[in-house]
Amino acid sequence: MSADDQLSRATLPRLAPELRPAVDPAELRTRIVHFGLGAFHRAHQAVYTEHAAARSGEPWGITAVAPRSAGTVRALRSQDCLYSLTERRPDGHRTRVVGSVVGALAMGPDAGAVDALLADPEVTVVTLTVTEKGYHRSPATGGLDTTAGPVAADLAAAPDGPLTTVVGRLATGLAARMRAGAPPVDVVSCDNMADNGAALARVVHDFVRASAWPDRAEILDRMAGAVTFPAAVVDRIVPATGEADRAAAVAALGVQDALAVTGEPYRQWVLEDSFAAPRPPWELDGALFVPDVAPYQLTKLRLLNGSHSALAHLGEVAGLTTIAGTMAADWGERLVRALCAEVSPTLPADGPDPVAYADDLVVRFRNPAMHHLLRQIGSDASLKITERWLPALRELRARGASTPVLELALAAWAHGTRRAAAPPSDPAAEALAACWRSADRPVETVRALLRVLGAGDLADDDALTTAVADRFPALDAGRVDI
Ligand code: CS2
Repeated sequence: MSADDQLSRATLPRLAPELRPAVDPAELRTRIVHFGLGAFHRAHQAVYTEHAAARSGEPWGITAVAPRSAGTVRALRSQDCLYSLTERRPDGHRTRVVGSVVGALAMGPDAGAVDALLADPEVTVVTLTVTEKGYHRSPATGGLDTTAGPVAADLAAAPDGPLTTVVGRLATGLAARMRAGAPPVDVVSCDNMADNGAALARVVHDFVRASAWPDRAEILDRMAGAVTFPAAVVDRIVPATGEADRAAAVAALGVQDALAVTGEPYRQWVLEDSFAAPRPPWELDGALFVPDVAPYQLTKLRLLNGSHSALAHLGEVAGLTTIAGTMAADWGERLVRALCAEVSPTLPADGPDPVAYADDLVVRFRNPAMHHLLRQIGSDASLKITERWLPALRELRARGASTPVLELALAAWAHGTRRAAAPPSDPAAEALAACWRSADRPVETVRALLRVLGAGDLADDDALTTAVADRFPALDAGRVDI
């Protein structure tokens, strides 16, 4: 492949005008640093930022940092950080190039450049999509798990040694910013966790507190006044890009695009209105700024992500592979509606209407143009279901409400933990598989699995563990009985 066949600033003029970015990337500067260079960021925050820059004329550009994948960084740089986004609608699709990413760095090899940007007064916003496991939270305390291998290694190595955790790199960079007396900065978690702003603030502060830096108390003091962590709810279904998606992008663009992404038409971003430093006017592209994101966050986590995980684990039991395929099973839509109805009494009354929300979910999940693999949603389940199912389960059981749908979902998840896949699709895969040593005593197995999740209270709920274990025989036979 020659450079002539590849998407880049040089080949951009060859594209039809409707395929070109909404902004001229040459006019943007790095004012946002983003950690996590995955498809979700490219199809969500990068799009809002591009439109905000285009509509305001302000030069908001993003330098995206890949925590691990140096390959993605190389590929992105070779395309001058341009890539295409294809919106997949039930009745067709629409492709265009996104122009808001202006730099790409690999967190390890480019650590100096990452730190320099974090201390740069021009950079006033940092965003993150590093998935739940990127936060290294202790299930027991919610704080930083300083005993986790990578965290302990980073604490010993910071500030000058090689760091592998985003929390370590971010804390180190922010500390350097505080030492340099640079202006305030907003740090926005865009991961699917309740109270994600506070969760991120906690692990970053914990890292500084546990460091050996002689000035750590002053750093924490300065951070209290100069670094805010607004909470945010992000929403767009973005399946991992497959070969067919890349081929479709080439067909639409007429040039190669190794970083093509696809997404559903729907997108939403709700942010806590507590920014201390300049930020892009994302509201120009429909983002909502609200005093408290909790009603949106809990509704999204428990209804959308909760049903996604339930569809993923039950669909796998039934031998299915995609969300749209699972929605076509005779129980798919029923599962989504039943889960939403079961969980909705736990949602704040001032949030979105749960019945209308469930109606929308059914339409979004059924979108036949989306090839969203159950395997992708089922990965890292020990961290996901802890956010999506367990808090609602606890609340409902404390009120004496019955929880048949969550029990069924939990049984399907438990069923899938029996054998750790290779490569493992969950950081706790081995510990979970080990719980099946007492497979002849299924209730014991369920208890042990819940303990691995840090849910000792639920493990001690005999009615729950028995109800979950009672579901195993039907699931063994590949049957989903709702
Ligand atoms: C999904 C989410 O992979 C998953 O676990 O549930 O990525 C989901 O598609 C997004 O949160 C939708 O906004």
